[in-house]
Amino acid sequence: MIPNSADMAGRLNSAALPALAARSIHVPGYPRSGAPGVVHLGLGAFFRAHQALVFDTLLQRGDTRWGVFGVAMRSTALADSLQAQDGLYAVQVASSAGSQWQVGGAIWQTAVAARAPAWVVQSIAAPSTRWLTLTVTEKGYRPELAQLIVQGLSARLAAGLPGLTIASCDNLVGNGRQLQALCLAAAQTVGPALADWVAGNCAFPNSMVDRIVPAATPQRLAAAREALGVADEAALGTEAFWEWVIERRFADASDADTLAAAGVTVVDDVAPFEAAKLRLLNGSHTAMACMGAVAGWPVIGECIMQPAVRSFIHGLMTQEVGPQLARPDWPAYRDALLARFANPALQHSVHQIANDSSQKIPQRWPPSVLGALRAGLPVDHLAFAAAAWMRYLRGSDELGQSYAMHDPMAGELQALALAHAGDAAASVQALGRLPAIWDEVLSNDQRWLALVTRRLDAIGRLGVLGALVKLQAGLDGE
Ligand code: CS2
Repeated sequence: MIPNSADMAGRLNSAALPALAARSIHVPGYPRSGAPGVVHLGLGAFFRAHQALVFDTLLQRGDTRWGVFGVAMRSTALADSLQAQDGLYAVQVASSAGSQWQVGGAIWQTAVAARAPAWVVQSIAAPSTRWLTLTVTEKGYRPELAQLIVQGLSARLAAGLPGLTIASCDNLVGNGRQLQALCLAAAQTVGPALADWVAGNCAFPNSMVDRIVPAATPQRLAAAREALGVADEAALGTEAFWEWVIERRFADASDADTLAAAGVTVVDDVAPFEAAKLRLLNGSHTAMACMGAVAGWPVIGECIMQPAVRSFIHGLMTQEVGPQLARPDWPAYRDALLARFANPALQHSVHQIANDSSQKIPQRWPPSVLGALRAGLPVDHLAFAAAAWMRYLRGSDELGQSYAMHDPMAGELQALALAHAGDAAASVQALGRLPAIWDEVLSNDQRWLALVTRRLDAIGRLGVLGALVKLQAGLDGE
């Protein structure tokens, strides 16, 4: 990236780095002007505080292949902010031991797919590109995404270039295989030769990524200005914990050792890690998000501070989800999660997590419900979570304050929730049997639907907190 000149005084950019280093802030100590080896689609907070910092570590170690061409799918504001900052942004990493700022330097170029699709295709087809990574959210896995990728791959084939490692880093089950299926279908529409080349030359590892990275708030940007002495429009906060577990399936097999040296876990089968993460972390998140939105607890830290919520989440993980998991250290992962949820520095908005619930729930709850029913485990907490989501869909909290819901199905879901608001059984019939969200089997499981109805009825009569207390009393044998 060509450095912005120092006349951008007051803004984070390359010229500001020496002053930041003098403040003992960790800054990139490597040249940032070469040809990027990674194209990343989805420039959101998560990527910048997770994979981009792994690539930063590799660059810091002198491996110049991990500079990133960062593509925002639609948001021009973020890409333009990063461009004005030479791709630099600060991350505040906070744990119980305190917090520290570091500046990430792996993003060397930025573009917006909606504004300059040809440039994105060109970057995928660039000779220096070895990896394509994605964080485009659950709803991003659509044929248009695959068409964009496949245009780049087609140009690689035409130019006689090698294939890529194409790593989905979204919270989906078998994310690599899902992306591979989409790309192969798109390649097939171009022709069988391209589909064969993609199948034979590109690797689509499954991967599980984990780090809690809330969307930035004005407070975080103000804290960044204070700590850095310059403004940073792309600053973020996160926790110290991070985990990236990736399947050993690379276009260049030697990448396994390279990534492992930077703290990435390379395994033959990601499934046990993925299931533990989606069902324990994300499943608990969505449950707390719905409860918090309805009860008026604005952030996850505040939810988990409520003894009734903490004990609910502990019970959900311990009695219903954990015993189904193959990840052997799940009790330790659970205990770490309870502490991570309580991190006061994160201020993770429940509404941010509740957004797109129709896309998130299928990975987070139904597999656990079905597994528990099969194994004879209880599903009372999961039923409560489902009921809390149905109450959330009405669009206003228990104090009567309305809130916005961002979800591709928001209109349809809110209309159903409001139409049956006074009748728990009718609500569950309308919202608990939607095939796009709930598994077919679950949609017809009368025992499950009856449990959800009971919980929704209790939430309606007693409020979220009252119903939680009652649930716990019931489970305690009263
Ligand atoms: C969250 C995730 O917004 C959400 O849906 O559950 O972004 C979560 O914070 C990450 O997956 C943590 O790794």
